[in-house]
Amino acid sequence: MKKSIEDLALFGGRPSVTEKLHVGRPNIGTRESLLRRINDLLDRRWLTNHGPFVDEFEQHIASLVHVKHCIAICNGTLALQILIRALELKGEVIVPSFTFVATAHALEWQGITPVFCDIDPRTHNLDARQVEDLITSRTSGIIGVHVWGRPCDVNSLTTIARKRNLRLIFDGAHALNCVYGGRHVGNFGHAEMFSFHATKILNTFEGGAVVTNDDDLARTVRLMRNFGFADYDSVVSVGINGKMSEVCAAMGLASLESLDEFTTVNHRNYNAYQERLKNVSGLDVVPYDESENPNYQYVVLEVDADVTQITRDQLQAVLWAENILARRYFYPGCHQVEPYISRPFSVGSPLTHTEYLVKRVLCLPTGTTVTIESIDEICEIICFAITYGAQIRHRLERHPIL
Ligand code: T4K
Repeated sequence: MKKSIEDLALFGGRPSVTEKLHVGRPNIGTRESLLRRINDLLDRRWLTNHGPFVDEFEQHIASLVHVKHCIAICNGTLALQILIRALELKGEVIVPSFTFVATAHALEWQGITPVFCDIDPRTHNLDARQVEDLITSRTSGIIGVHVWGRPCDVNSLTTIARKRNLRLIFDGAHALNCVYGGRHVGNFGHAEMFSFHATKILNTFEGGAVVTNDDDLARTVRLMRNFGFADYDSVVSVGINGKMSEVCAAMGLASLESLDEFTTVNHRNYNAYQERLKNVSGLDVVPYDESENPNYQYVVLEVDADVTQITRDQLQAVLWAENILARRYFYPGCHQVEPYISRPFSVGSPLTHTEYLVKRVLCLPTGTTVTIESIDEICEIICFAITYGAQIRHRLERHPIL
């Protein structure tokens, strides 16, 4: 228990947590279930290229989110790139800047200019009202991102895309099993994408998928995933190696068996943070809407430094010194990093809310490795740092260590 700010590890005290607590620690389901499958695939000597586990994994994801086609890809970024190419996007595409940089890079990699649009500060998602103003004769599409698994304004974006004859896709990297208007994410726009990276609620070590109800698009994505091979030795289009391996699909299948448990633990952790921090002025644990079937894989804190005295970055420094590795996703915003920062025309509208939010947001450790006892410790440190906010800030401003 810290009594004075001298007890903080940042100022020489003992860290309150001995083993580092990470954001993004992987969820691992039943080991035996994974190992049994690894034995199977070794016995079969079928390691990649459309093996039975990839097939089975695709069917499970499609049925989980009630979508016609799931095409498993080796990671989420390549899933986006293949989708962007399959839809023949070109010129400019409107995206939020408040997202992981992969969303913007997937466009840039294909020679398409991402045009950054501001977000709605309430939802942290693309502000559909501003999207229309950014459409030019070069615009070919819109990518909405379901940040933190909270679905973006799908209805408004669909209306705009239809009216202006644009392609619409969604980056659902965070939104597996989440619901918008009674339908699962995966069913909107021309297609959507999921990430199954190690840090995601359900992981395949590395992995991703394109999901769609469009038969032709699904066929094109499947071709592109496999060098454009339509048959044994017939190549009918350009393609790449985007295949998921059998061992990754085996991990995905094992993880699927534990998905309910992962969600339950995330929900429990989220409630624990919410309960312990709800009365702290200047801190907001970003809420989820039960009707959207949230997976709670991110616990997101918004820090209002005018009220707390301590800034988000100072709070993060306090936590890191205590071995609590909170993350400031998605700092500093895509438009503030290369190559976009050197190209001011990428910023379509003033990104007022994005720039405000990237300075306030801090993701806290959660997932199946995080216990209620750890959350008690994390929240104790946070509350302590807020109580002594003015002193900590004063000390850090006089002796900057950040
Ligand atoms: N769109 C969006 C909206 C996304 O958020 C992402 C990925 C993508 C697209 C692209 O999907 P992928 O191509 O990745 O499938 C991490 C993940 O690498 C990235 O997948 C994720 N978003 C992003 C939000 O987070 P970093 O740069 O924060 O990774 P890193 O290495 O710093 O790890 C994060 C934390 O996880 C650390 O605290 C350590 C911990 N960790 C990580 C790994 C890999 C572990 O404890 N064990 C592990 O095995 O990007």
